[in-house]
Amino acid sequence: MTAKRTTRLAALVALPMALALGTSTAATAAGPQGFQIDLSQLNNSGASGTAMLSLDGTELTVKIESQGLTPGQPHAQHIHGSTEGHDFTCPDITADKDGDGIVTTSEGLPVYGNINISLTVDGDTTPDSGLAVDRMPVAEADGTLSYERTLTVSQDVADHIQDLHVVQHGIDPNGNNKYDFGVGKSDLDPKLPQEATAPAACGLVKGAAVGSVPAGGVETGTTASTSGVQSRGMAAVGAATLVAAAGTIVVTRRRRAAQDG
Ligand SMILES: [Cu+2]
Repeated sequence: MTAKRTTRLAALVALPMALALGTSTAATAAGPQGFQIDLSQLNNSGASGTAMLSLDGTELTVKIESQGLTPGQPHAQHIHGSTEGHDFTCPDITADKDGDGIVTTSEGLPVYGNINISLTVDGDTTPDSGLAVDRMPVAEADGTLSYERTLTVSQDVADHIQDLHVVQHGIDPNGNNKYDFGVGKSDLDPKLPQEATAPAACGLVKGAAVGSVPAGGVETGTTASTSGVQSRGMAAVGAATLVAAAGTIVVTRRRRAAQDG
């Protein structure tokens, strides 16, 4: 609640600057629009960074510069959120429902929403590639990660870009520079370490939530809703992809059926 309020206040402060910079939310705005995102750590990961989203029509260029990530490991990264007016945000420790000190991906998803775009280095960028770790960027030996990609997005994404946010996954609480079972198994798949799937950093588009009309039941970030339940399905998609394609397909189909139905 406190964090949420803080986010809103920050957003209100950021609005005049955003307007001054010409980052208008108007759908008819001409020319490229730029949105800066400050990535802040989750789960005491020590990760931070900056993401720049440049939107020209439906052509979206994503640039991410992060540091403090688990070195030499792939970091699944996504644009999360809803293009349907749900007011998702970045989770804080209050999302840690089981009180184990880790906000897991499934605990965080009701707050930060479904995967909308998978920020892979090549190939597919749909939610299906949520944890296609072979196509996710790998952090350098010093824990930095640089990413840039231009992709074509849907008009819905272009219209709601300010409702979306960036999440990077993969933490290393015991500091041994690899994903292990130090904080147990992933809540999404027991074959996976929690470290590999837990979110490491998250950031909202500056000015986000100012013009959006919350329509979801997760406004407080503490109450699971229909969309939250659906989000958990998304979490399962991501984890399954990390493990094996076979599992992914089943879960993905179930989610698609739920979404399309
Ligand atoms: Cu994600």
